[in-house]
Amino acid sequence: MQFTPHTRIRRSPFFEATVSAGAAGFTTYNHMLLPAGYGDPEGEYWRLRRGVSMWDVAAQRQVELRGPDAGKLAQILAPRDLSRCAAGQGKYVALCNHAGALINDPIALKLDDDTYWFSIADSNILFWARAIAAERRLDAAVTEPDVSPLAVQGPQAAEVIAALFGEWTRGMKYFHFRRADLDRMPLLLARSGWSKQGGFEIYLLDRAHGMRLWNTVAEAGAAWDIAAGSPNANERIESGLLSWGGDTDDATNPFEVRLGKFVDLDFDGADEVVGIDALRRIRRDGPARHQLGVILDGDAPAPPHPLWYDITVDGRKVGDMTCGIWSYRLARNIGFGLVARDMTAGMRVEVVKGDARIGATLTVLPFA
Ligand code: THG
Repeated sequence: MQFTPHTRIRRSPFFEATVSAGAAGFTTYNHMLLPAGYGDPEGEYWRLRRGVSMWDVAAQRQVELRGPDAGKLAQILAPRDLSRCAAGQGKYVALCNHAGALINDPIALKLDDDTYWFSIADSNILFWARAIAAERRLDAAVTEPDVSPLAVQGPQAAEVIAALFGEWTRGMKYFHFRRADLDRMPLLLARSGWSKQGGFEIYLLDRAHGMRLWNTVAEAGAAWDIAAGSPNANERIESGLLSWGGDTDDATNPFEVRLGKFVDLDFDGADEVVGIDALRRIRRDGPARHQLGVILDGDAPAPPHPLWYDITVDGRKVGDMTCGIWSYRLARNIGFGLVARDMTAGMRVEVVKGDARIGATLTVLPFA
């Protein structure tokens, strides 16, 4: 079987570079090809944990809100108080529908009073934001700009970024960003990224420079043995980072998946936020499920699973295992459980994989 090229499946401006670097496979994300590994999962994991890795994450598309009502629209879409978000600052937000279900978990970036970006996970927020803007009669244009993030992640990322942009970058705060040109390439530099190993994201503002930016970062990073990687399932599961659409279903609300700390329900303007009534009700009653770590018995690496597995106790279903991976650090198969709220850390459960039932222990997240 062969992959059939089509304009529906978009290519990142770094696509050719990732192929040259040996991308072993691609997935899609926001209708764009996203590299998924370079053939050495364990090497990529340890490089991210101990060194520095560069990732084509152009598929993290931006939804731009621009106009006099951009701030109002951002606040209506996001159940988090954005009133003290400064220009040049980002915040992790839990976008919800009217039922309080999580529909995306982007970083909201404020560029200026009239311009916001949502750096989105894999669901169509462009249409959603346009519809809400129109229904609320707001003066804000909603578009997808030509913006393509390249992530530099790992404990040595700060060295590479300082070599490229200067020493000032070491003082950048998490989720803050700044306009920064590199050799006449228009960019934003942000301290962010989908790992807990520290790092930066370079938002390329003109896709024509994709190859040159990739090569510039690769050359500057060579002294720290930088190499291509991709959003890393092993690390993100160990670190407890959520994968929207993987760890969530159509009914998952933010309180079930540990995003309650990013949700504000009472602030000036909160009554206007989409889903606020449902979110207030859920917080009052308590969510039906919650997310815990799952550690499977046994020490033989199991393949990652694209399906949810039932979690049972005495044959009775108590939840789902939504992701699973071999942890190189813990030498155990681990994952996330979305389980009934009476299930707590320390409890013994079984994970049902076809005909097999595997003993497992629930634990707190992130994994220690
Ligand atoms: N970077 C950018 N865009 C993105 C992602 C990213 N879009 C898609 C996806 N990732 C959005 N989801 C997340 C999920 C978690 C985090 C960032 C984006 C994250 N969370 C930290 C945590 O949960 O511990 C910090 C949150 C905080 O303290 O505010 O970083 O990675 N551009």
